[in-house]
Amino acid sequence: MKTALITGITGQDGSYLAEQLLKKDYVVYGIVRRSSSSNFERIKHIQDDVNLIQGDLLDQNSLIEAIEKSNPDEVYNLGAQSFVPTSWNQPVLTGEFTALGVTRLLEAIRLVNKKIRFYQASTSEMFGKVKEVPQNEQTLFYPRSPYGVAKLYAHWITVNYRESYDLFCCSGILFNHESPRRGLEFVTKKVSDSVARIKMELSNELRIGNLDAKRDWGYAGDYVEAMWLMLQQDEPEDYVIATGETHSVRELVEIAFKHVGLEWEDYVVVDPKFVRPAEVDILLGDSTRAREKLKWQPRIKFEELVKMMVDYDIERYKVPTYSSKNYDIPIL
Ligand code: NAP
Ligand code: F7E
Repeated sequence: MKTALITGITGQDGSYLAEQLLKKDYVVYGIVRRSSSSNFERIKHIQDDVNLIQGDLLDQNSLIEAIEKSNPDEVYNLGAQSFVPTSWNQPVLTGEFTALGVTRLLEAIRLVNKKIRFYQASTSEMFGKVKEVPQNEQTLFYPRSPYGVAKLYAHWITVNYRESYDLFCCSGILFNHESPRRGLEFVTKKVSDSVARIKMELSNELRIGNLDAKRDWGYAGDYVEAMWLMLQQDEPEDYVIATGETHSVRELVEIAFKHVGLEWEDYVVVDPKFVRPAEVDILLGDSTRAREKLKWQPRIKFEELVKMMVDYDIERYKVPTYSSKNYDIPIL
């Protein structure tokens, strides 16, 4: 029986990864931050099956203690300040969590047990102002936000610890992945939630930013499987994980409204407030390496993903005591 320690277990990916590792008979530990109110909505259905340890990527000692306490075979670092616009408001904090937090965790591993296998949640945001289309593991990086810059540091420190200390470290360069559990501020969830509210006559408009931005959107449940596969290989390597399809925010909005029988033009208002100081115009991933070496491939296509998210939010608003954070229906 293997043991895994996950940072960011309360987040979208952490919750799916914990579920999948439990199904594989892992003993699962998760690091959670101290908070004045509970934010375990995404893991409440498995809370009795996982072991939660208080800790923070800002606190070196808590990371060392978490590794000593859990004695893991594998560490998955999913914790981060992950919302791109917030990284312009809080660039220093983003750097502390998302960049230096990784060094703290790698140092803890190096001090406690160098045999631990380590997964770092890298991102397509590192490609930013893209140098080629599609992007693969060899594509040059050009981040466009403090978040992207912090993740690039995290990516290279992971490579560096692999090369300096011979640690088994992998970076998954994951393109956008979504699900009904996605945070409300990200565009897919913002759209599915708004469409549901408009359909239920709880709202009558959706204020949004750049409709022309294009992303390679996949399903989070498929992507966490790739994280696990990376740590099961003989040699540590970095992998691009993507669907190989790109779609615009306009297409996203169109599919979501059409799914409930509405015309998007009747409800969508472009609001400059949501336009970013520097945009990533297009992302499209080439995950040939992962498909060949990991035998990984995504199962859920874009249109199916959008419909799944809209359907989930409509069900959520049917619950009488609805709120924007109501997860009291079966977890998808
Ligand atoms: P998410 O839903 O925003 O979850 C982030 C997690 O990090 C939460 O559990 C959060 O805890 C935790 N966290 C934040 N600051 C922390 C700190 N100082 N110490 C400990 N934990 C902290 O993100 P996600 O979508 O699951 O993404 C998982 C990881 O993959 C992130 O690193 C993200 O940057 C990266 N990534 C995501 C995507 C994507 O499309 N989803 C693509 C590429 C890479 P709280 O619940 O306490 O806030
Ligand atoms: O934006 C455009 C926006 O916030 C997608 C994170 O998980 O994936 C995510 O980062 C696109 C951008 O995700 C709105 O300008 C238009 O072009 O859903 P998002 P993101 O910034 O791509 C990467 C891979 C990560 O690593 C990150 O952690 O949609 N957009 N109008 C909008 N975006 C938002 N949020 N809200 C709008 O109203």
